[in-house]
Amino acid sequence: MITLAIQKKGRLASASMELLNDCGIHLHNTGSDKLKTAAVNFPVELLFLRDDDIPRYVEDGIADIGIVGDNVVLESGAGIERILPLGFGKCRMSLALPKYVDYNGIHDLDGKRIATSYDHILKKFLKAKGIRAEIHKISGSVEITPGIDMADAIFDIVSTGSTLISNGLKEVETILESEASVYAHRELSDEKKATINDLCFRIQSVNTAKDHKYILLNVPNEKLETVCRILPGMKSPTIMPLGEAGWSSVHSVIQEDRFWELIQQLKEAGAESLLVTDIEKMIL
Ligand code: PRT
Ligand code: ZN
Repeated sequence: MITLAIQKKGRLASASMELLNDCGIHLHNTGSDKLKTAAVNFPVELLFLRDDDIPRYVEDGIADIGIVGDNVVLESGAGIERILPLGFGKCRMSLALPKYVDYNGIHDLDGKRIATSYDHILKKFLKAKGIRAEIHKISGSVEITPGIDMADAIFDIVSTGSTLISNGLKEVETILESEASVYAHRELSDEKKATINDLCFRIQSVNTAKDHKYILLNVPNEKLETVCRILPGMKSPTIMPLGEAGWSSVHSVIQEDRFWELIQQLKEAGAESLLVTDIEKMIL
C-alpha cells in the first residue's frame, strides 16, 4: 500500500483526480470534506492537502509520493525525488516590471524592491547573478504591489500573461519553467517502489496516448511509398488492401502536435478518406 498526496482544492486538484481515473483507479466515495480515502482496486491511499504542504509530507514519509508543481517543491527546498513530469499545471516563474520602466538586463534590478511569494527561489537566483535587491515576501496578489508603490518589480507565476498585462506589467526574465510532477520520498521499501512503478507505468500509458492520434487513410497503391515516408508511426505503418483494386488502407499513429502539418502533407501526397481517432492507452 502506498500513500499519495494530492492537492485538495485548486488548479491541480481536478487534473490529478482525472489522471487517477484514467489510470483505472477508482476511489471509495467519502464526500467532499474528505482528508483521505483509499482506492477500491489499487493499493493506494490518497491524502488531500494544500499544495504547499505536499513536499514536506513526502519528505517526512507521511506520504510516499505526491503530485505537486515543480515550483512549489523548489521553493520548499524539500529533499524529494522528481520521478515523473505530468504535462499539466504548466507555468513559468518570471520577473516583471511596470510596462513603462526601461529594462536593459538583470542588473537593472540592483537595489530594487521585488515582491514575491517565492522568496527562496528568487533569493537563490539573485545570489547566483550577483544582484542585491530587497525581497518583500507576501502571500498573495503580488501583481498589484508595483501599482501601490509597495515594490518596483514582482516575481510570480505566469501562465497566459494576462494577469501581468491587466496590472500594467511586462515580463522581463523567465527564471524557471514548471509543471505538475510526481515526487517520491527518498527511501522506500521494494514493495512500495514496485507499486509506484506500476502507477507510473499506467500514467505514462495514459499520457503518451493523449499526445498521439490514431489515423486511417486510403491511398492509391502507386502513392503508398510517398505517404509512408511522411508517416512517422510507432514502427512502420500497417498497410492492408482495400476491396477496390489498386487501393490500400494505411493505419498509423501520429503525434498530436504535428497533426495538422502531417494531415496537409498526406492529402497533398494523395491520401483520401482520412479518419482520426483518440487513443485511450498507449504502451511503447
Ligand atoms: O490552496 P492551495 O495552497 O492548495 O493552492 P494555491 O492557491 O497555492 O495554488 P493554485 O491552486 O492556484 O496553483 C497550484 C499550482 O498550479 C501552482 O503552484 C503552479 O504549479 C500551477 N499553476 C499553473 C499556476 C498557474 N498555472 C497560474 N496561472 N498557479 C498559479 N497561477 C496564477 C498566478 O499566480 C497568477 O496570479 O495565475 C495568475 C497568472 O495567470 P495568467 O494566465 O494570467 O498568466
Ligand atoms: Zn498553495
